[in-house]
Amino acid sequence: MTENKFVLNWLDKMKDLCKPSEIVWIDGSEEQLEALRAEAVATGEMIKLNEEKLPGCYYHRTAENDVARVEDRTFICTPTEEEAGPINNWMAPDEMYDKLYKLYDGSMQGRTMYVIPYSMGPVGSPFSKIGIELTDSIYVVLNMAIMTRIGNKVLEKIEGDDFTKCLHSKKDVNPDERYIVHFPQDNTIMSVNSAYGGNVLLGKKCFALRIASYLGKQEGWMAEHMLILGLENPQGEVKYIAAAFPSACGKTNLAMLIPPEYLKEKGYKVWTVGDDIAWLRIGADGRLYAINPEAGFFGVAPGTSVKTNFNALESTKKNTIFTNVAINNDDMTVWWEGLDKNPPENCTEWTGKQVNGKTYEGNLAHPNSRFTAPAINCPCISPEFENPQGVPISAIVFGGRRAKTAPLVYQARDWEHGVFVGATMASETTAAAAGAVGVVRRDPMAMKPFVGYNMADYFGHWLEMGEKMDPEKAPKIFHVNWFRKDEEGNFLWPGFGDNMRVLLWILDRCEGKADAQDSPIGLLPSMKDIDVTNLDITEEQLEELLHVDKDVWMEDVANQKEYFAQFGDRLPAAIKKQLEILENNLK
Ligand code: GTP
Ligand code: SPV
Ligand code: MN
Repeated sequence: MTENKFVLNWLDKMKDLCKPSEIVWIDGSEEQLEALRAEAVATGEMIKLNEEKLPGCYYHRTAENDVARVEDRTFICTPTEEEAGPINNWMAPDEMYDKLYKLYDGSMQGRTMYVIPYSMGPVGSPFSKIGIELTDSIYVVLNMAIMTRIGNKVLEKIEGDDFTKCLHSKKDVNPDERYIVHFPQDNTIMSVNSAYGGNVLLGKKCFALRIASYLGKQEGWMAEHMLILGLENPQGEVKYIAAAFPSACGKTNLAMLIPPEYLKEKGYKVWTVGDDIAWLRIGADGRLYAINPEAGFFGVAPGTSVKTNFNALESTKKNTIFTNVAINNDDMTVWWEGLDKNPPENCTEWTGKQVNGKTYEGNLAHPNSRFTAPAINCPCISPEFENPQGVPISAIVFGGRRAKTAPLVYQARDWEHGVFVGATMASETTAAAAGAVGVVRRDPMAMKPFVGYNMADYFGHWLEMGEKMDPEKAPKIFHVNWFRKDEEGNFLWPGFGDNMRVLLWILDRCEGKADAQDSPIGLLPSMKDIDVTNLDITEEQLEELLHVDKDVWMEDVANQKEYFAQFGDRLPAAIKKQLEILENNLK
């Protein structure tokens, strides 16, 4: 398969450890993948869906205790605890290797070990990075085949030991011995006792965010939890926006947005470059360029409908894997909350239980059920999707779920202030990670669960990246909140396609075409600056959406101070300075 000694030596070692009965190299051919699909169906690991309605689509159900990322079992094992920082779980590398080697010992007995060479980013792009994932799960192989570029074409590109070593064993999916571990200095990821998404598709969060953020810090680039979209105006010009929202806070939806009818008629259109991860580098011209390192979407199913996200739904019509949604037994199609108002009567809910969808209690699909769909299925996939140089970013947008506090949109005064706006992000937790849902927590740059080193140094890296860019050409930074609620708990903003109205103000600001007024927290639009043509929204509602309540903000500042205190002297002075400015502005 390969003569690369680094690859072969590591593989030998892992084989001796896990003791699989067989090793299979994934070459990337359709024949091999088709044979694996057939095998997974034969063993019950996957279920074939209706070939006419959902050609090439499969269903997979995970263990009930294994339905989301497990942040409390995710570790960054740097030589010292300070390098991992106060918000990551840490253990000394030697101690962790000892623990893990015991868990992996014989973990693949009687199973096949699949070797998946994969590229994050277009094969051969100067932005791209290569990994090899060893796994005992066909589900992982088939997902990686959608989410990344895989096979011999990638293996050929490996030079020396320049690849990320990824070992995954589902073992016996025991939650008490589940570990998702990163050794940034060894370019190594080890995942055991899970078979779910972000815990096991190691190219995604583990490599493309945690390891890549560490590499980016060393090498002068950035790995971010961001969508990338291109917004085309009626003149046919396309400007690119990168946006960081925490898990299940609307990246996939914004990336595939369909503008309101009257804007569509004028000629506005959104192109999707990526929906979850962006790798950003400064180009020779001093601008910031982004690629999407992934090749597919691992998207949240619930809430996805013809009305909310037509393009995502279209993307799932063929060659897609559905995880933990509900099945309509009558025609072997899929269903989830929010798809439509007709839950199947003859239904298999996500746990495998047979129920009548009309009379069920709770959810038929798990709130974090997902689809794995090839990006090329997306009707609005950007022509620049495969561009090895990436796309130039005009605006960076931060956002999250805040029922109060954050207004619909505001702009940072400059890069440094923008970094502070990102660093003070907070959002209500969602079903994307195990644990309580709906609790506000600080989630800087939407990277709390994904930063592969000390968060204080990560803030420093953002500040340094700004210094390296031409200030005229650096992206302008904004903050949005689609999730503000009224006193009764209803969303004040319609969201989804109507978010286009906010993007237009953002791009107009980038081009110096729109007004803004200074406020204690940053630059705010006036009510007249947000186009509400054909929108069913009262003046009071819009006023409320743009309102900055000083008392609520003072409470947030107190919380920010407490949060930043944990970083001690490591916190960059610029962040402290910005916090003082905000506090003084509010007084
Ligand atoms: P990850 O894949 O977990 O990183 O999530 P994501 O940021 O891509 O989230 P996604 O776009 O899948 O949205 C998650 C949930 O938020 C879905 O149930 C959506 O229906 C809902 N959502 C997305 N955009 C909006 C919006 O503008 N308004 C409201 N109210 N809900 C939204
Ligand atoms: C997220 O939780 O942010 C995801 C899904 O995108 S997972 O890949 O499971 O992490
Ligand atoms: Mn995500």
